[in-house]
Amino acid sequence: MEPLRDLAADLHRVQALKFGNFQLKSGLSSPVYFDLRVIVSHPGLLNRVADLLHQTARDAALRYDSICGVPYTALPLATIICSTQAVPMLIRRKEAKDYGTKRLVEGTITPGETCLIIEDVVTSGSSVLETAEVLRREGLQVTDAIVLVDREQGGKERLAESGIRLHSVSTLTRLMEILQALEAVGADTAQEVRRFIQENKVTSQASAPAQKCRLSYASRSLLPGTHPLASRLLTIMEKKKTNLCLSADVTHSAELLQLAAELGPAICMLKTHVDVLSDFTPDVASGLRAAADQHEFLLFEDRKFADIGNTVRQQYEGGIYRISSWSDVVNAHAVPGPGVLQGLREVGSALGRGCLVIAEMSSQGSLATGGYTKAAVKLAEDCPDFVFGFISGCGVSDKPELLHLTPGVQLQAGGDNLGQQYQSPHDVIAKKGSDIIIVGRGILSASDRLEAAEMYRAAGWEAYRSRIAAAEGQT
Ligand code: 5BU
Repeated sequence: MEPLRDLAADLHRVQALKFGNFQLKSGLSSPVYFDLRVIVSHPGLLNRVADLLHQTARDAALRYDSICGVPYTALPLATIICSTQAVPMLIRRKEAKDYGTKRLVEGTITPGETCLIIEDVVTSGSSVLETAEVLRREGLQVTDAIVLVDREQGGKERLAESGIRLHSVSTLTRLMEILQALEAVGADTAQEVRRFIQENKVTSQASAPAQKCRLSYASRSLLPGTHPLASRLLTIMEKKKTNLCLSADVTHSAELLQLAAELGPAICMLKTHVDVLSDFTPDVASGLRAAADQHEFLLFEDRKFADIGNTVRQQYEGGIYRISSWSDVVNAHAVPGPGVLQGLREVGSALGRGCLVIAEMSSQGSLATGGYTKAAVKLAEDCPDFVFGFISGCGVSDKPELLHLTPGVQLQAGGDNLGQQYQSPHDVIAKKGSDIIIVGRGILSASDRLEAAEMYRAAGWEAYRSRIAAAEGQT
């Protein structure tokens, strides 16, 4: 017990463990806060923590071929263990900087070998899971993780569901008992922390905001199953820090092209209804294409194909709009069944285009719910070489390779008098697991459209950041 007592006292002394009222990244207010990053400034403590982690692995008689620390706090700890125990180390990149080589893990990877994960603090288990997923995708076995402190908020159970045993040097409860015995904290604080642990357990159900919610856009762009167009889109989103799709529902082409040019830097995608333009010519399509290439956004003609395969094939390729020749993305209703996607794919696949399946609609009384939505998701998932996501009000598929785009978004609650219903960017991205907000009149009816677009971009991005932060441990 001695080493644990010293550990608790030292963590408290160097303020790696603090008590008070802390606003966590997720917005939750917590009476206890861990910041293990500070221990790099205390080499004696750093070594001791590394040693305790290693002892825990030894006590559990674990067998492993390499060690990987969850970035960033656990990196120096993994380094010390690997160096003193002569174990090969792997480093997981949080974001693959060099998209050319697409390396997410540095070090020599031998598929089939077992890698042990090291972490400082586990709350929901999301950070460990995300690292495990990356390692497993490289062909490595991940069966165990060692953590310094288990906050006992459901992480251990959640990791067990994914086949990972969590071994902790200490639980938060045990640390509190020691600190109380040492009179470093009062009975009230200890009681408050115990209540917080009880009340903020992450159950499997509550942690369901699918696997994809834990992954960054950049990580998802690199998944082997991600459609190349989705991968390009995710890369653009991360680079431009935007998950905003402008719904440019205007009736004159000059205004449309002006929107593309002026708002281009703020958006990842421009959605059109070319059939509402009163003056469409092929030059409009080339103008849009040029703006999209210059400002790096995708074009999405919101055509909502809904006919038999043979008809949609012609509608997509021909007519006066020749949609397939300029639009990166189109969408389709699920109502005709798989034929609609097959027809579109015949035209779009060779051109590198992609399609979104309409799984839900934002309008009041929409019939795209329940069993229909489920069937639409299945239809999309069965066509991964052409369909890369959904139009929906929330996350409808757990597959991190697929994207969710949500229309009916405004900062103001409400709707219009023709059945449109609005949700906020925060609800859509942070709470409901969608990836891209589609905003039309929220921006178009503002007196300063550029300023409004920037406001929506910032709100959408902030919601994404908070979703990732919430999934990253201290939630
Ligand atoms: P708004 O001005 O933000 O309400 O525009 C929403 C846009 O999204 C508009 O172009 C619609 O055609 C489109 N839309 C939608 O609102 N709801 C849906 O379910 C689908 C598309 Br699918």
